Amino acid sequence: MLSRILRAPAALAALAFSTLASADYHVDILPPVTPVSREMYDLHWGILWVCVAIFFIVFGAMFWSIFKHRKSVGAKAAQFHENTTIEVIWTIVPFVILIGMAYPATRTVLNMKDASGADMSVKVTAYQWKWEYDYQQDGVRFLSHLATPRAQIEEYHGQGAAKNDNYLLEVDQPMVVPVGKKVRLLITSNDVIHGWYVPQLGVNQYGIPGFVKDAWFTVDKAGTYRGQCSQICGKEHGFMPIVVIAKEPAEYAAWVKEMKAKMPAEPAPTPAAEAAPQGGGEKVAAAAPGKADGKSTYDTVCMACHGTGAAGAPKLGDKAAWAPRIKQGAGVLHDHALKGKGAMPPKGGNMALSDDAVKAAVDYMVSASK
Ligand code: HEC
Ligand SMILES: [Cu+2]
Repeated sequence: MLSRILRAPAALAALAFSTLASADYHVDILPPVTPVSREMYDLHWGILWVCVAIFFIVFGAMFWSIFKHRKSVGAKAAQFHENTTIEVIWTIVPFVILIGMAYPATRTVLNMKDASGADMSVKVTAYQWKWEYDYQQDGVRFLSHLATPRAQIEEYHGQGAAKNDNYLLEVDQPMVVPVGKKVRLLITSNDVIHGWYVPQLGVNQYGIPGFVKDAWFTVDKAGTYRGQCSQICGKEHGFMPIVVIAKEPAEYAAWVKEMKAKMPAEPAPTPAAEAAPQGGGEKVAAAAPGKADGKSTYDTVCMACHGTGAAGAPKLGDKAAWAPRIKQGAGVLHDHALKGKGAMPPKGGNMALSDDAVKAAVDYMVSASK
């Protein structure tokens, strides 16, 4: 009977182990893909093994002493106080162990914080509840939202729809970076504190309103890496994931080109730049909307409120409503449109618009309402 009771858990454990092993299951943190996250990974396991060794040495000594000096074999307690040799040893040994752990940990933290000499910078702005990526050198700028359908999230009426593989870890527009390049992130926030956290890249950095914090990574393996906002930033905190796709530099360049074609058109910078030969003929045509650009921005973003006069917005063409506003001067109107005024959010709520596109939209609205 007893042997059967003892054997049951062993059989269960063996069964569990074999199924787990065949499913290639192991307990670990996600595989690191940057030099810094690899250092973190090694520290994680290295220090864990130090702890395990200390555990066995301390408890081993304790249990051995308890057993060896038990009352039933007639042990007598030694009656001494203070032993300088022992005290020196048990001060020095932990000190050496701590230094041995602190030295590599500090080196890694310093390395994590050293974003100097980066190949490219991306400004990351957090919002409730989305991320904005603004590539400083490549001129690409976009918002990245959760892509998991609402029907999978809401379970008010029972089960909800079947979940995607990357449920709550998928976005409509991932951040794309080139493999092997040092990418510096300039992280800030527009509202509350958020956290840009992608474990495999070894980055977990707060985005704090009014501050710009930096972080960096160099991905050495092409792939898709996922993360989440790491701060409890509000009710949709769990719904602002981060997806970073690392591509070979040539594929990255193609992505930049494709993204640029999709971005809201900027007003042509200078007539000279517009006239400069740009290679393909169709590219010149695409880059030359010039003045018409204010109207297209108006049509796609501002019209939502200014087309109907919703929420007290001055209606396009309503001369009486616009006259006192126009008197403030173009500079003030530009400023209000960029920073928001009353019920109007900054940039009409679309932070992906460039400042120039917003100003052009204001000019268009003013000239159509005079
Ligand atoms: C969500 C609705 C909404 C959207 C979208 C919107 N606006 Fe407004 N806008 C308003 C409201 C409301 C006001 C009036 C604010 C006030 O006077 O308090 C306003 C006022 C303005 C003013 C006058 C500011 C002043 O000083 O009196 C300008 C200029 C303006 N909007 C430009 C824009 C532009 C450009 C866009 C598109 C990029 C845009 N708005 C999109 C709601 C909106
Ligand atoms: Cu957040």
